[in-house]
Amino acid sequence: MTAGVTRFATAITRLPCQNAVDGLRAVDQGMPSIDQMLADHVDYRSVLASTGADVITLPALPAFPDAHFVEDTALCLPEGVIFMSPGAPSRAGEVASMRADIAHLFDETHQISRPANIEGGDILITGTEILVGTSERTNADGIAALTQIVGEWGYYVRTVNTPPGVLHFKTDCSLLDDGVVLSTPRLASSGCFSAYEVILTCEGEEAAANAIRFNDLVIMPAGFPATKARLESAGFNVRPVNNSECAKIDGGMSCLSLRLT
Ligand code: CIR
Repeated sequence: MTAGVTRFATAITRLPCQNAVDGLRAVDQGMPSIDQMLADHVDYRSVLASTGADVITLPALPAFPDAHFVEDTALCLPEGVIFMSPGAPSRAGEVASMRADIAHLFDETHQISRPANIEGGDILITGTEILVGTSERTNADGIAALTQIVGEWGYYVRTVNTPPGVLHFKTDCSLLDDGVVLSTPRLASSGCFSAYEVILTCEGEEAAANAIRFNDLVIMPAGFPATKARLESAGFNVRPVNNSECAKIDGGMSCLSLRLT
């Protein structure tokens, strides 16, 4: 692994299908508007593209309401792609389509299978290690399978805990820069980022934690002005994207793309 901020050449996204409004959610926060969700997806893709990256938009998968949350189905590394084994039964079938759509882009492909479960939302890649949070969606077998595959490529995997009641590890954190993370206070207090510089989300703005560093930008959900100001005063170039509709089905900025160097 090399130090420094990763430059991404490509982002892979998938159009939300009309029944994306039926996506999984922990709490009922009202019915999402598909029209707003589609408009937000256009904005998200254009912000990714504004960095000079190639943005691939895969077709919607009407049989899978959560399929536009592509991050959960695959982990892309320069050495190859690892297809995940989603812990949510309704999402398991998304992986075959993703494999058909993107396997050809990689030299090596691997597949993690049940009873091992792992979703990309629980995986944070930093310049020195791969952190994987155990969660309702990611179990010890899933982490062991990932560890074996990426170990062959020289990566070190560290198991951490996703806070109780939080969907994914990255629901509560993002990598901002080499050695710098954005985290909610509840996650940072676990000590998992003791080797990192941590920028905390501001009070009441925990949902801002699921951002992405994509080339020169930090893409974050709109509506969190205090955390945005905190990131800007730390020198980051922040681009907010409206996420009101995906937020109702527990989705954020990271889950909407796979990012490739
Ligand atoms: C789910 O519950 O699986 C979807 N409704 C949301 C997935 C969000 N994924 C992510 O943050 N990586």
